[in-house]
Amino acid sequence: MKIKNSLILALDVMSESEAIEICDSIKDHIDTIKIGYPLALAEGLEIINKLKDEFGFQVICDFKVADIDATNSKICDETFKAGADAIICHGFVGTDSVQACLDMANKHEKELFLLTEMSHPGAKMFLQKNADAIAQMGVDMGITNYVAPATRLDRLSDIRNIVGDAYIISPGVGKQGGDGKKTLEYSNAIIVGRSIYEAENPKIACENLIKSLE
Ligand code: OMP
Repeated sequence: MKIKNSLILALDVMSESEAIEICDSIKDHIDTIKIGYPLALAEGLEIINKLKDEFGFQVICDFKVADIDATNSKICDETFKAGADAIICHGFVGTDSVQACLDMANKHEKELFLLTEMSHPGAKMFLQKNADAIAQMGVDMGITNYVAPATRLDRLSDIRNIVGDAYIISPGVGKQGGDGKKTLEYSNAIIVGRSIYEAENPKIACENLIKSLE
């Protein structure tokens, strides 16, 4: 996936009108947005194609898919049918569940991102202990896209070492404390939400962020 300015907007707003207003202001700087449960639950999956049609964005659906294989297949199928270019799944559920997501992504000729370690403090409780093994599982399965944290660069670096030259996108820059420029020493793109969409002027916030990455 090629991502303009190595910057993905996490569009966790709660209405179509807010989403459109923000997208309109940042559309010159960003070509890839991530939609998660907040916006999809508020406005339905139709929001994916609405934003793609209006702005020409690539859309990553962050549904952190984490169920048994049969259910994962259905979730991914519906998401890709709704227009998603990529979907994020959890790895802790194991090979069979992740394989179901990968098979569905391949069937639709779309992308799968495997979430390894998460960016929040709670990830240290359970997920961190297994994150290297999750990343290794992804490599063994031939997965080429990963999500890994901007909030712990040592862990991001460990995960980079495991996945080699695979594509990594990293959340946690800005509000969660991560530094964009340092993160891009290991990652291919950063995911930023609140620092852009909660800013008084999202366009200027976006421009300042992009400048800080140089
Ligand atoms: P901000 O903290 O507002 O910049 O948003 C970060 C975005 O990345 C949100 O949409 C989170 O749901 C998402 N995210 C994380 O913050 N941490 C993770 O470990 C994984 C994700 C994700 O999968 O995108």
